[in-house]
Amino acid sequence: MAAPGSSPAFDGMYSQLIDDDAAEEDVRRRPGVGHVQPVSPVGLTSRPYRLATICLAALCAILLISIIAVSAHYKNKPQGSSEVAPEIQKMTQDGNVSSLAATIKKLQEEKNQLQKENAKLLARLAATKAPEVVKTSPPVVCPKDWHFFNNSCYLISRGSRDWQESQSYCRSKGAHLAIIHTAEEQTFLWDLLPRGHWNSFWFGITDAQTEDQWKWVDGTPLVGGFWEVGEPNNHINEDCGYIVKTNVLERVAIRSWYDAPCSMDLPYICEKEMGASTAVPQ
Ligand SMILES: [Ca+2]
Ligand SMILES: [Ca+2]
Repeated sequence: MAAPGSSPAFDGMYSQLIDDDAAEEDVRRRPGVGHVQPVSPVGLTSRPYRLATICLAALCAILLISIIAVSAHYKNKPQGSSEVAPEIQKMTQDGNVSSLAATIKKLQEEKNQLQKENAKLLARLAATKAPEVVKTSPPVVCPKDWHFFNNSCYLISRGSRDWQESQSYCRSKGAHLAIIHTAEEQTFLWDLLPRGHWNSFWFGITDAQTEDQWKWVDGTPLVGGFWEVGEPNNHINEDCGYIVKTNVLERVAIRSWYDAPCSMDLPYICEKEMGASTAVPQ
């Protein structure tokens, strides 16, 4: 019988449950069975649980559908997040690149600094090493009675000759009449000369080729010179130069040149050029 106010579907399900109960009761009272079978606790409570089972199955289906829907949703979501990921990755990569570049720059600076320090240390090490033996030319040894000055050896003759013979003698010794370019050289020779009444010494200058155009014995023209005041004056056809060193102390080296006739016999000064080497004092 239908419950008052119930729906036909519910009435049908309810009638089925009643019929099932009746059938079960009928089986338990059937004479062939012999005695009433004890009803298991499950059997006594199975009907309400059937309904609960159905409801639970429905809930499971709903839950399953929900899970599927949620899974599908999250399955699609990474696609959206994948649009953001490259930017994040790019930002991360940019940050890494910048950090790496800064590290490389710092290392490069440290390398440069170390190289500078290395160069300084090498320089200090080289300075502390024993100086290497410098290969030099054999020292200059001037011949006996010759005097060394600035890579040349000079001879103050004891005998006298005219200017041309004096030059010839010097050349026979591998030398020439002295060519005097500097005040230091002039002073050096001056100091070698003995004082006397009118001590005079030929040196290597002449204007015999062209008057008043003085040239050295090597053909180079004279520039300047250490002439006495008023000299050269070509007083009596004077074409050769000589140095005078008298007893008058006021006379000085840088004003001691005169011109005189080349035929006069005078002592002379030879110069032998020895090259750039170290002299050995005699
Ligand atoms: Ca002259
Ligand atoms: Ca003169």
